[in-house]
Amino acid sequence: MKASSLLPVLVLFLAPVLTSSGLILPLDCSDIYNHNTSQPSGVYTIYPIGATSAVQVYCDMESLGGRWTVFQSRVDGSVNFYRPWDHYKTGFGSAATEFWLGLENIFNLCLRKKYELLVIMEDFEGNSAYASYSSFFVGPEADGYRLQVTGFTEGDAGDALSVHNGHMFSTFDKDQDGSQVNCARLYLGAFWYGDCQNANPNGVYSWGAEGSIHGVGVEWSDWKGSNYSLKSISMRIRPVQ
Ligand SMILES: [Ca+2]
Repeated sequence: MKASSLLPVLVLFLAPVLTSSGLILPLDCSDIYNHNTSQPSGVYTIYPIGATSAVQVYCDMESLGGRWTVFQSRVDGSVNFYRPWDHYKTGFGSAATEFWLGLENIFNLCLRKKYELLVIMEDFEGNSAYASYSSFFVGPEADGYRLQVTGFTEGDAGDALSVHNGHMFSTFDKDQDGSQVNCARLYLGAFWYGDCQNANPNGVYSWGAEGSIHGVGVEWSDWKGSNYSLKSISMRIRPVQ
């Protein structure tokens, strides 16, 4: 195939998403903010994969300058996160509470823009902490939705994600981790497990210090250790300016 014959496909793919009325559909929360900078934080509809891909997400318009699209959140244990591959691929939960945007949506966002990452968390004693990374990218399904996260810049939560950099995503029914064991089954979650994890944000919601089964909680080990399940944690991205 000649390179010139690919051009119309590429132009179509990279063009802004247009509705029949000519409005540009927002790809992410940054597009919503840029359209109207007085928009408050809340649940909005975005279109990560085009006009038929509407999905509701929580937009954080305040933290560290706002414009964040929340792709993962745990707040109260109301949603079961121990789920198979197809659930993590397409997404589940409720944007206002506990939520997973879906790997295919996240991958498509990363195709269109360069993103940075902010992880915000709380314990049950009233403390909060965060970790930020200057670069966040998730690859295609054919490469296991591999994570590239680099540039830990600041944050009192510490860097629990760097050991996950370069790993594919794994669920209990799809072991693509960097370990001889099945990390998703061992730690009752789903994540970019390596050998296996320092962070388990999709683990079992279990209300604070709980060491009966090592590391299965909603964990960020560099802040609260491996046997403390956080009150809340969320992962959010925005385009690098
Ligand atoms: Ca394995």
